[in-house]
Amino acid sequence: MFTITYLTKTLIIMTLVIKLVTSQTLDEIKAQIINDWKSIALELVPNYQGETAYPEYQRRQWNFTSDSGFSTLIENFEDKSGSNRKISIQGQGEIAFQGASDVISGAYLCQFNFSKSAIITLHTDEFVTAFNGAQQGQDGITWVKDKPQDVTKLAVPALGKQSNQFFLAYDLIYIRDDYLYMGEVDVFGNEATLDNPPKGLCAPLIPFSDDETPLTLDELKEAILGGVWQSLTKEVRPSKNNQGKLITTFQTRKLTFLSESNYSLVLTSFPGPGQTSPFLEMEVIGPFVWEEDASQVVAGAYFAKFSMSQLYITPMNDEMATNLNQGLPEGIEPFKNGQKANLTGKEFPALGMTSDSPDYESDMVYQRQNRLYLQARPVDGGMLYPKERRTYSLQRDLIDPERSSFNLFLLLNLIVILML
Ligand SMILES: *[C@@H]1O[C@H](CO)[C@@H](O)[C@H](O)[C@H]1NC(C)=O
Ligand SMILES: *[C@@H]1O[C@H](CO)[C@@H](O)[C@H](O)[C@H]1NC(C)=O
Ligand SMILES: *[C@@H]1O[C@H](CO)[C@@H](O)[C@H](O)[C@H]1NC(C)=O
Ligand SMILES: CC(=O)N[C@H]1CO[C@H](CO)[C@@H](O)[C@@H]1O
Repeated sequence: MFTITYLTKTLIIMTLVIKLVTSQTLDEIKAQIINDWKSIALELVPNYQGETAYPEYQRRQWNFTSDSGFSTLIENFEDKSGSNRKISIQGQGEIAFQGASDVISGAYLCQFNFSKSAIITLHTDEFVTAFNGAQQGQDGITWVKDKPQDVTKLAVPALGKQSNQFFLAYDLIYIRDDYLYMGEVDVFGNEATLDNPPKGLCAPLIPFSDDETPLTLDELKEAILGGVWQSLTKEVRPSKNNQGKLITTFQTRKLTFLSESNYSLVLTSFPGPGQTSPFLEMEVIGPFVWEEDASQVVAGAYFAKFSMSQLYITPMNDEMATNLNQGLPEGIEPFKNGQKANLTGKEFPALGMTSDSPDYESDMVYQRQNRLYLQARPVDGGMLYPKERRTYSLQRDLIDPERSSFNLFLLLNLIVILML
């Protein structure tokens, strides 16, 4: 009879512990993806037309019946209410993995081939007119509001889809704990293609039946303390350049709550995705106060006002230090690479800091398992200020790697082994 030795026991425990912390191989992703997944809340997606970015809201379901078969429902809404649908896409087909992402370690590029079905429903007169205008009756299709149209093998000129071709979508898959991530290319809402794969992760999907009991405000206050909440990867974030034009930037965030009423947020900026080195670090410290309940976004979320009372900037390379030192405003010491400068209360127009810059943001906080969410950034790259510019949706998550996500299955294994 096989008796488990202490050595075996130790080895199994070590393997389980390692499993909890390392990033996935493709085989592990394939094993973990088989589940039904959904958005936590409505997600803010940019709809860029001409020179302007408009907010649009999206809800996604992705179900994987095997490591290659999927069915999906993607609904886009006109506004945060989640009641005015614009377009729904429903489909079934196959996912084909195409190799590792070279910008997000542990993520795999993939192609979704809607080979079994692709059904599109338009919910606004505007869309119906635009789709019919492009369609010109091709493949016998006349778009009718709220009527599902099977386009599996048919042309949809409005979406660049041709007759006898299946709808194809390119994306990436990354799984960490019980969260499934897909990617985004930029802040203009461009779809990924074979040649232009995603550069960052978007808000995660959670298992369909993984609803948590929402935290009360007191529980939330307690839960966020003591954590070091960090970006999983470099994030694709909307910002504005000196001319006020929307640009894609790459940043990581590290948020800590110094006390029940103060926070520190470190934003590290990178020139691009992948293995690039940072050029600037900015730390904001200040008090935060809780505002109203945000359960219209997701149960357990609360709005909070984050004020800025201290500001520090560190150039992370010589070039950045030199750039900052060009036209240095009076009263600011020259910058040095790697040296943190205290810019609290200083004006620095080149960095967008003037006496009438907002000194707070109307943000939001939501916490579940080992993840913390703030509010999605406005699609135009501006600030969450004033209150009217709230986006009413979750941004991608920050993780506290020190906190276990309480993977129940692994935990049970561990307990069983310990009892042997
Ligand atoms: C995904 O699975 C859930 C049940 O787990 C079901 O309610 C939902 O309709 C499915 N969605 C799709 C797009 O297949
Ligand atoms: C999509 O799937 C269909 C059916 O399996 C297949 O015939 C077709 O070649 C696939 N398309 C691509 C681009 O892989
Ligand atoms: C930075 O400057 C502000 C305003 O002068 C001051 O209150 C703060 O203590 C300074 N921070 C440090 C770390 O010295
Ligand atoms: C460390 C820090 O910033 N502490 C501040 C926390 O907030 C209060 C006001 O709410 C300040 O008085 C502290 O200095």
